[in-house]
Amino acid sequence: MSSVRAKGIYKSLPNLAKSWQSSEAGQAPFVRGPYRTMYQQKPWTMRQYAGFSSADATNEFFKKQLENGQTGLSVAFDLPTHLGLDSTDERAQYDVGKTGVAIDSVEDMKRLFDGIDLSSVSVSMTMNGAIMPILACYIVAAEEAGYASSSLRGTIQNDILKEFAVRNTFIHAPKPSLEMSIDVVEFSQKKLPNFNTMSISGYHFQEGGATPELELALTLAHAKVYLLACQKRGLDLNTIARRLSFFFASGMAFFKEIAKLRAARKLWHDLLVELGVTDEQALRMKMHCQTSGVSLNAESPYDNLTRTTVEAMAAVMGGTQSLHTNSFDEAIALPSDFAASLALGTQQILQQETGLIDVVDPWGGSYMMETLTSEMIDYVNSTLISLESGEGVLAKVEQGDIAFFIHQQAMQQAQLSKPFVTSISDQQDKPQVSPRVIHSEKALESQRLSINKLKLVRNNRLVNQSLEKLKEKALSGQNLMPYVVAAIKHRATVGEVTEALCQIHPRFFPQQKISNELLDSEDLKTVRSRYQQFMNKNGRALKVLFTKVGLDGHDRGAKQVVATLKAVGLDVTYLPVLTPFSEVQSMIQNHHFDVVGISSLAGAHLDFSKAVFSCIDPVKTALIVGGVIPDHDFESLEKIGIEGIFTRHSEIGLVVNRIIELVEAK
Ligand code: 2CP
Repeated sequence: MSSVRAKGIYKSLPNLAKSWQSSEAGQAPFVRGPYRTMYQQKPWTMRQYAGFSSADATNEFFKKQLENGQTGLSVAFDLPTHLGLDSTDERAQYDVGKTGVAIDSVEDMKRLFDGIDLSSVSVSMTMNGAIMPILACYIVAAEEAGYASSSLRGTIQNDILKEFAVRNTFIHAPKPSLEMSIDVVEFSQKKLPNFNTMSISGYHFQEGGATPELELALTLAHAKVYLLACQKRGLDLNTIARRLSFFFASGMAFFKEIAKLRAARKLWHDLLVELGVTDEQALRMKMHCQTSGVSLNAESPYDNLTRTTVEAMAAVMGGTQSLHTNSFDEAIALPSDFAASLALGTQQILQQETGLIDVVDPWGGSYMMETLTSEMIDYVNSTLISLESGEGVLAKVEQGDIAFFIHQQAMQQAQLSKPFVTSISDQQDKPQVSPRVIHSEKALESQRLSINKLKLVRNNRLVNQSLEKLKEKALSGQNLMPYVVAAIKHRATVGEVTEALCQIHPRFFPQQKISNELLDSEDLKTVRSRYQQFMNKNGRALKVLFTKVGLDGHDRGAKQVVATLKAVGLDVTYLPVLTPFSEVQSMIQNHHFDVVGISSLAGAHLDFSKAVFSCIDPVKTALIVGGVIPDHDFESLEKIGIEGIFTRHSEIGLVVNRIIELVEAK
């Protein structure tokens, strides 16, 4: 990506002789768009991702958004559901309903879609870990509401590979997980012919620290692993690829994001042709885009409206089929109704007032854009070669190399990132934001009641038989979806199905690789010399326990802090995502730490702060917390006894300084 990015201005004429540069939209290799008429015939789907605590609350919100003009649904599940834990599971206790809707059984799924016409609205479900029981709940709920499976339209994310690199909502090890994802593809191809069976995702790579071009390379590397796994099963890619779709981020690198989507379609086309696909429908890449979460600033939230608008325009100019625009308060907590309406309104304005939908591939023919697209293609092709080298992509997923690569990128991005523009910086004029508050105790109580009720009325003998059958089939390597559907029909819970699968394919805890490079900044040099003074005076290293508590898988910030603390010289123990709380407790009880740090981005910071605080001796150990922490929680955290509160935008040097200060004060 040299010329344009380095100089800022395009100087020399591009080589427009490449054949794809004269192709039309709707024509292979689809650089200019998957359809000839694009938005003139059908504007992109306005598909806002949402889920709030209970199925009833989310159902109400969905209905309201549809009335307001939203054209597709997209379900956000809570973390216990992602990890196949029933709400009543002890491991789930602080995360129920926090970042999405809790679905424990088919009964919850029925309430989620009650009164919504599933044959006319397409439904996207972001689910990867507990993919099989959740899809089964959807199928059974729809069937029991009178919809034939063949009439259901939508998408299931079902992209487990990226979970091992970013996001971390996997359950089993990569290989069995991959097989289960292919089970879903194979089963859905017959049972849900109008459902997109995968939404192969790059979004989370960019959120995790990748550049747009690396996001694309990694997404296609994973896509190829899925294609080869399908081929190995004997599935015909001409049919399968028709229902594979993609999901990309749209960040602030405006031109590059447009080029990325154009390049993506050509690269997907070429990859499929290389694998022998000839079906034209299969060769068209279709995609959903979401504006960037990391580009949002908690300090001046109204500015986020502008950022999201620019990012949405890039996605539309790049030819996306479906779009989510983030709400301006999302850097603070879950969006309020007000912010969610403005986010949908942004799309409606772009669609109805600007004329954007009248032009197909508006940047086509621009020297700058064609060059960027071409450079993007070259970059991805060469990166794919290095990703596939050695033992290949799947081995790199298994060994945590892709996760490590993203972590390294995030460290570099931290150094390159520009400061945010802050239009309203005056404290007095600072916009008042009232993000949504989730009452998780209420959510937990209501889930508990429904699970109890379900277990009272169901036929336990049939449930147990169906779970036994599932385990037997899991050992034999057969497609498991029919057996999961049968268990769910008998009212097995999502947790019970997952537990049965875990008896054959146990839960996976990957090895964590943390960078040991020290970011090169003046701030950190100062901090390092301060720490050196501390060491000289006290004759020992400072001991810190840093932990990702709960089920939240967003560990970009946590790993950055841990890497920096280590590089500065502190003695750091890191308990990564998915560490059971009992392990955190026993680590604290059996070792001395000067400081315990907890990172939470999923709204559970208050609960976990209380729980961890009760395990430490505050005279000897200080507790600090970081992550997505709304202003209105600062006071409560201080009351608990938290001695340092850091947000996503806190300078890392500041964190280290505070740690030293706290220890010196004790
Ligand atoms: C559309 N169609 C057309 C045209 N436009 N036909 C002819 N000419 C045109 N110009 C047809 C399509 O072929 C399709 O028909 C139908 O209209 C619907 O259009 P679509 O383009 O397929 O739109 P869609 O139904 O909205 O589907 C879009 C996607 C789908 C991208 C294919 O996979 C999707 O909706 N993905 C959303 C994923 C998502 O929401 N993810 C949430 C991530 P046929 O159906 O007959 O082919 S949340 C992420 C968070 C951050 C997380 O992961 O944690």
